Amino acid sequence: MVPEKIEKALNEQITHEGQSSQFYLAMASWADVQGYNGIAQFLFRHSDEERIHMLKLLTFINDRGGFAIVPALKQPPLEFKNIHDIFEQVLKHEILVSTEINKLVELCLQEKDYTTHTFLQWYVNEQIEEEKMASKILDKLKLIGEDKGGLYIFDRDMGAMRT
Ligand code: OFO
Repeated sequence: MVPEKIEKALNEQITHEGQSSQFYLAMASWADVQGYNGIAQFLFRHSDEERIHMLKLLTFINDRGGFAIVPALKQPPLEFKNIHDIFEQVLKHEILVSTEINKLVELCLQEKDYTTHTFLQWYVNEQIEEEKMASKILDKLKLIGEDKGGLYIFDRDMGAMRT
């Protein structure tokens, strides 16, 4: 059985992952209408990935005798300054999510819930990858600066990049 305190915290994490999915979806839609189709494809895929993160939590809570709550949708930001702004926000967002995961891991140790602790290791590793990916993309964007040709190639490459 999942302890009540942990169930509550996991349900909060469901909200974070669902919100992440919405956030990536909003960025994808913005990039799409700006003509950055490759970046949009990357962000659409990432939005799907965040939904999978949410579903993994949902299944885990229910499988352990809890009740996973499907959260209400919150309006994500709709306007972005440019592509640099998008990926700066992505990195900031992923750092925030990592903080939430770390808090959850800490709580599991306090409550001696080693099952959930083990389950969460997948998320710990995933966050390392996501932060790394966002900061590598930002490094590339810094190199490109305002160069339109560079951005064109970057957009094309992002379309082929795996999340
Ligand atoms: Fe769920 O990994 Fe990003 O937020």
